[in-house]
Amino acid sequence: MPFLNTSKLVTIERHITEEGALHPSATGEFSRLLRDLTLAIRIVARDVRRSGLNDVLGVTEDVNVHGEMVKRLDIHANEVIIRAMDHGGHLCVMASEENEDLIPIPEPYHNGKYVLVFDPLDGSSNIDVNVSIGTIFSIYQRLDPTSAAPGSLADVLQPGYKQVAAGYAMYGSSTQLVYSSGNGVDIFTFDPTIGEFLLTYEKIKIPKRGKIYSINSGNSYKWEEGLRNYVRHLLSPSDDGTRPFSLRYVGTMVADIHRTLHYGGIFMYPRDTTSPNGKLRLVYEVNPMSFLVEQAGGRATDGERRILDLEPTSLHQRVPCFIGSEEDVLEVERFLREG
Ligand code: P6P
Repeated sequence: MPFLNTSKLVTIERHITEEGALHPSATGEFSRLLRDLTLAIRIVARDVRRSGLNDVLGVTEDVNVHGEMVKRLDIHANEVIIRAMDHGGHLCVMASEENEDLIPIPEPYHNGKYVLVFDPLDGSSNIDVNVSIGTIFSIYQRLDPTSAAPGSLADVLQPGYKQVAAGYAMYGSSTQLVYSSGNGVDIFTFDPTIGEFLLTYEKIKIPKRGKIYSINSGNSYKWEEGLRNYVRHLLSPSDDGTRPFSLRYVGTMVADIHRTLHYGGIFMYPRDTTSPNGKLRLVYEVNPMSFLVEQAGGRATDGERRILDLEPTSLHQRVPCFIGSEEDVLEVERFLREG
């Protein structure tokens, strides 16, 4: 699987503008929203990279070498995104994994026609061991695009199929931005020497079937029988060589989904006897990832229902998820039905 599948030199700004031209009703407002978001991501990427140096730079407890209070990186990332996005006039409301309640657009800024939901730093428990982490986001149109009133909870709790765009940034060996506005999935890699995200992979397509499964096996004693039977099936060698699967689990959803997009296979965070709805959040983790994987030709369900069809009922609700290659997700659904 090549890292690069395009030789065109296209920045993300130009790509967004060109994609915007595909939507005659686009006013350029959406492009400006994404420009502001990529600025926030660049800042978060810089600070994530520096975080590894904090110990070297002499951060003692909560105060850094400049005498500034050092915040947890996920709280810092949350503040960076909010400050970059709250005054552009594109959004009427935001919601974040870090905020219990909705994030209103402050006076005197204009309430725009879009909604932004995000997980500012997914996998933050992996920061201290330099494992890839990321930012996940979804963008919706508000329910009444003509309104100038503050956005409401109803504007945020929309089913995932109404996303106008979704994506994630992965802060790994390089910073990559994976993004779709409904016209396939494109990958941009940040080039710090020129300060631009450059298109490095166009219209990625997830293989119809993979050979990797991704799940926290430490919870297997709590899984339902159908899931245990599925994993046993994956681990039993087959005559055609399609099995056994390998297990790969980073513990950062962004990294596990990124690998699944490229190599295929299945990422699972199922329900179990102690977590009846699994762990991952529907609104700002599972919906955006499901949108991307479907745009890449894959499948995403809760084991039975299409994730993007689910009607959210609360901001931080959790949902079981099976996301990845279409044939692999269909197969686990069969095992779950059979019990
Ligand atoms: P567990 C990270 O904390 C996270 O929210 C996701 O990024 C990741 O997929 C999951 O939790 C890992 O959870 O229970 O396997 O450690």
